[in-house]
Amino acid sequence: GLAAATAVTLAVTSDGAADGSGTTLGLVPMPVSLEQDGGDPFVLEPTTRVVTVVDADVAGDVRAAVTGVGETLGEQLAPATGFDLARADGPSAAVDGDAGDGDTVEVSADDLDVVPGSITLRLVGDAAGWDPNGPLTDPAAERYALAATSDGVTIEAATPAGLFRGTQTLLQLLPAPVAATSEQPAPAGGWTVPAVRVEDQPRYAYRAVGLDVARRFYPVEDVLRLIDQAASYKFDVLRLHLADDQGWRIAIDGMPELTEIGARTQSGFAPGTNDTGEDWYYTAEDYARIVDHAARRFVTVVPEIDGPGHTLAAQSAIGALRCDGTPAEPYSGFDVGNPMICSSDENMPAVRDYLHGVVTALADMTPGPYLHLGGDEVPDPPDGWYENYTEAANAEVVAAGKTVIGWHEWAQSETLPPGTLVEYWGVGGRNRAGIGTQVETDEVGYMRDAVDKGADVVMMPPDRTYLDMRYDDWSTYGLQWAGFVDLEQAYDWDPATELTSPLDDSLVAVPADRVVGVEAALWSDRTYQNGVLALPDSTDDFVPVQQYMDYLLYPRLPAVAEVAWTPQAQRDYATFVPRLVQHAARWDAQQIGWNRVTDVDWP
Ligand code: TNX
Repeated sequence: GLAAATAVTLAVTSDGAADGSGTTLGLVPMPVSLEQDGGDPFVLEPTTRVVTVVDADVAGDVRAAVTGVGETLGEQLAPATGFDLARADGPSAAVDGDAGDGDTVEVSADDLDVVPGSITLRLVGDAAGWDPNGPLTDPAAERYALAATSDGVTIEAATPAGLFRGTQTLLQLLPAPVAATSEQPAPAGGWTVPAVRVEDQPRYAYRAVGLDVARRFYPVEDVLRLIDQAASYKFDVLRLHLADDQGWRIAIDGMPELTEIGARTQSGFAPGTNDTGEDWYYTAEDYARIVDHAARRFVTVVPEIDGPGHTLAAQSAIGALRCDGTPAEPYSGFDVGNPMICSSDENMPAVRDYLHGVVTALADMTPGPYLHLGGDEVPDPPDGWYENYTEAANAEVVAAGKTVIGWHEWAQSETLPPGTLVEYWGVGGRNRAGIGTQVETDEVGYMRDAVDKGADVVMMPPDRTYLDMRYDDWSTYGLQWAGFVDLEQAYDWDPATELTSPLDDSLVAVPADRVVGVEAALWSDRTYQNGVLALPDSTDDFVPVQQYMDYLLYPRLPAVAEVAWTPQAQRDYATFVPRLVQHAARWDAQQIGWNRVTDVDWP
């Protein structure tokens, strides 16, 4: 990766972090290093230029990606400011020629050349080792430095992705109305950027938001909106849960029955209740729009096809996935633990056909490196069935040139292909899972297997990062099986030690260096008022998806973003909250229906 080609060094200081300074700027996630010298701010004017600068020898696709970052920044500034900022590609003569070629490149906020009156996005080196669709293993690939003075703003990074992350910091440095979707009067003092120097990189390379579009279908526009929101908090993965018992949501080339039959239901919506006029699945064109929109924001789309459980939609479309060959009834209920795909030795040819068709089609549509195979909640599978399925699915993903991701149960697979990621979704890892004792939970055992079999780990503990859990007693929506997840609960934990005993540091189920990421998940089992208390009387009881998303994601999504991005030593709930509350005005400006939780003093 990039680290090998260009060892970018970055001075890490704790300035402005845990000591509480820097809270006035309201940056979330908190950067690694933030300095303010009290100088005059930069003021964005209609005449400000967005200048992108790359070395002469930079490859065309990298050059285009850098130009794209400048375009996206212009698009993000335009609606609220009304400015149609000129863009320019900086003269390569203005760029030092000594970067690249495997040299050590210093990305430092100390000596950024500021082009007067401009926002300059400068790629340092030639980004030769950078692949927009490579595995997300190297946090250093997203390093950036940002310097703002009254003369201008400069962002430097060794990759286009790093430059983009820097632009999202810049947007947060501007006054809150910049987030509005329509033109706003300039704030008093103008569209100012305080004089700052920022040096930053993520703690984890894999920072995911998961969206369950299977239980409830989210139209493309809602998914694009979520991508924008997630990217503004520096997430870099969108996992789409595309298939479950209650629905199949993606058109698969050559297998039209999957959507013709499998997409007619949702959780709580039986066949015949679709009176919206929209199809409850993404066409190839829809999916391409999602992938492209995400790519512009350096977000990798990870499609998930769950199995061998959670598959009644597929079983309703393809009878051969059942031992008796008869298709399942379309399912719109609320249960989990439904019958698995018939993965007996005799039926594996049919299962392989299904997996081959789905995996190859999905791999063709997906530029990112990962395919997620699910694997959760299969109650008492007959001997060998689960392993039959995982073995066949792993083989298809490898043959398609992709890397496997699975839920923690997937670690039961006899082997795991190189690069596999296993996601932990157990409750109460550190404090309640009895790590190293006789009462250690099964899921912790799966994680030990995952590590033994060579996988790296993504942490998605439901009692921390399931944003479909209720916040508290007053929550209008959400489930409660993992307990309440209030803001502090979502924020105040450490992914690296979540699977270490709280009593004995030597009792480690997953070593810290095998944790490569964090995921926040919005499941959609029950998207109606007080879903935890009762079943809905009719489909009228279901809420618009945007209302459900906004309420459950805000304010917790930014909390998980900071867990994934900011070094643990620089994270502190007491200094997070005063930064976060400043975002309320931004959420209002975007018309996000956030939950004004009562354990925080909002402005
Ligand atoms: C558990 S996360 C599930 C999902 C549900 C979710 C609800 C996982 C692998 N399985 O099927 O939607 O809980 O909170």
